Amino acid sequence: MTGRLDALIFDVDGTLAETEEVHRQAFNQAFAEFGLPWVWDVPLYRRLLTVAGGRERIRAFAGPQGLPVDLDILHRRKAQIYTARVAAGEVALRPGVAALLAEARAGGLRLAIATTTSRANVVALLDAVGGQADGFELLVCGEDVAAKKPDPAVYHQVLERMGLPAAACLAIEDSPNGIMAARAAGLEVVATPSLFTTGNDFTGALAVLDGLAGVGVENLRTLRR
Ligand code: XBP
Ligand code: MG
Repeated sequence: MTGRLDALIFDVDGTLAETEEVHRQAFNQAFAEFGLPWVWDVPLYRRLLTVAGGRERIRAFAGPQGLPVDLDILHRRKAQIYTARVAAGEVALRPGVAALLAEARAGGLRLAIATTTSRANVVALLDAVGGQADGFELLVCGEDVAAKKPDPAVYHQVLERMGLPAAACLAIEDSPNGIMAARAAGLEVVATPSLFTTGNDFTGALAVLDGLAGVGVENLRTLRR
């Protein structure tokens, strides 16, 4: 493994910020508005998060009996609820993320996002945290790929559009799906388990960190050597 590190590629939900509790509540509010007798409590949502993608998660939960409402309309309403709460300032970057991004920018490291969530959700978060998350030259989101994590498509697209080899990049993820996606794209990946993923199997990660507080670029370079 060379010591070359040109870019950091960040996952969003659970990695940049602890967003999943607001996602969970947004799902539940949308279900209630549509008269669906579903409530995803925390233990259930932890299990459902093994399915990447909110649409796919709803469809998997609904099961063979299917959905009594239009899935696209339901998921769009959920996204409206979620983005409104993010815009209201309910979600902050995880500890250490803003400082790492600032150091990366100052040091000329390139930054990109590789996420399963919807683009509108990412933009809402970046807008809400303002300059703390400046510098992402590329966002590849759920809508941009045919297959979501653990499929590597989102990471392949980031590498291709950045014109970088996997060996020059490091991914940062919070979930087994994300780690599998990054590894399948040939990327080394650092795991920072989140509230909803702690205790999962992070096999394949270069390192499993409690979070990014106090983690600098040099720490990541050292991990990569
Ligand atoms: C996490 C996901 C997303 C969110 C919900 O994405 O799997 O589905 O849980 O957002 P990542 P949507 O960790 O890759 O950022 O409802 O927009 O899918
Ligand atoms: Mg995640």
